[in-house]
Amino acid sequence: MADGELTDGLYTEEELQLAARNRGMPLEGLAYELTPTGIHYLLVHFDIPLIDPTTWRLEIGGNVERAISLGLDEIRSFTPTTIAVTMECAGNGRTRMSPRALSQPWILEAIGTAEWTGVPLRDVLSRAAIKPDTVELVFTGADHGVQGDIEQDYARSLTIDDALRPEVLLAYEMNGRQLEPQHGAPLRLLVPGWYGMTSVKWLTRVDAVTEAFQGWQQAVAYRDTQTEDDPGVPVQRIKVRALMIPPGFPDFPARHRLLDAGMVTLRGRAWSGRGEIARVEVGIDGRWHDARLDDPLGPFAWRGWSYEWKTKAGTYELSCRATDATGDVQPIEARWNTQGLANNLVQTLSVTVR
Ligand SMILES: Nc1nc2c(c(=O)[nH]1)N[C@H]1C(S)=C(S)[C@@H](COP(=O)(O)O)O[C@H]1N2
Ligand SMILES: [Mo]
Repeated sequence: MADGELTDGLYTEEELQLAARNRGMPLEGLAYELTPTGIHYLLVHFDIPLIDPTTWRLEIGGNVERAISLGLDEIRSFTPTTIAVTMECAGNGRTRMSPRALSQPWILEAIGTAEWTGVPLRDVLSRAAIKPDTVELVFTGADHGVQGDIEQDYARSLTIDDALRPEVLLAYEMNGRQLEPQHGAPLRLLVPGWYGMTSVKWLTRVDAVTEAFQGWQQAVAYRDTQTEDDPGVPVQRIKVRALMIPPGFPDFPARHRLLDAGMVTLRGRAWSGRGEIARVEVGIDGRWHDARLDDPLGPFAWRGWSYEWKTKAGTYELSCRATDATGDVQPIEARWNTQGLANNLVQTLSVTVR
């Protein structure tokens, strides 16, 4: 089957191959405020490129006064910033749409929150002096492949206004350690609040351009479309979502949960790329109860929540849903789109209390 096709039946060999290459964060990982790097989710379209950091350079060119080329030491000589950022793949929730796009078959685990260290992109760009008629910056990675029948380097763009926001980083550390190869070493773009595809890994070039970028990952992929010909709208900022740490213990392999009767503290985290988390509710067999919110971790990171559940023996359906400062609340059902993007429907899980 080809990229862009829809499927509804059994999972295919292609999907299994993608799932085995790209790990999700096991949902019990929600227990950590900062996700240990080894369990942070991962998404790689092509191959993880082999890059020698001692010879690697970042080229900044295109519509600039001075094209520049910087080695890693030069990037590190700018004043660094560290921010906690929740990253989520735009395809998270894809398997909850029917028919589903033939792509990485995420259920709900394409998330993670890390502390990223790097330099604000705008500080580095000021050295190159972007010309005033620039409309976008194009970010190109070292990875190369074919997608949608087009041979390409992975590349995405941002408008100048979005790219110059102070939180946009050129990141070289994750959780206090040098970036690992799979997360974009030696340098990646990091765009807090936006779905993950924007944060280009293995960055090699930044080009100022005077017209909107038409690369495949920008003009075709990552758009909310209803048909194959629909130009649709680009998917950008992360939609509001809450997830729950699965309570109790699982059975193998179905992962149905078992727990003991009494007081149970349900916990999880909630985030949005469009504003603070204003409310989290926990659903027990369809009845909603307000959860308690923890102190925020930062403007671009998830927020912990908890709910004390006094329970007795029985089987229950648990769920959770968040509302952000814009008033956006998670839907109960997926809003279908061809690429299976931005599906922030509420999580439900079935538990048996004994
Ligand atoms: N160069 C490059 N950058 C990339 C990708 C890629 O395949 N190549 N995948 C993107 C997607 S779709 C996501 S969700 C994030 C995942 O980042 P992570 O693997 O560090 O979690 O990286 C983005 N940046
Ligand atoms: Mo992604």
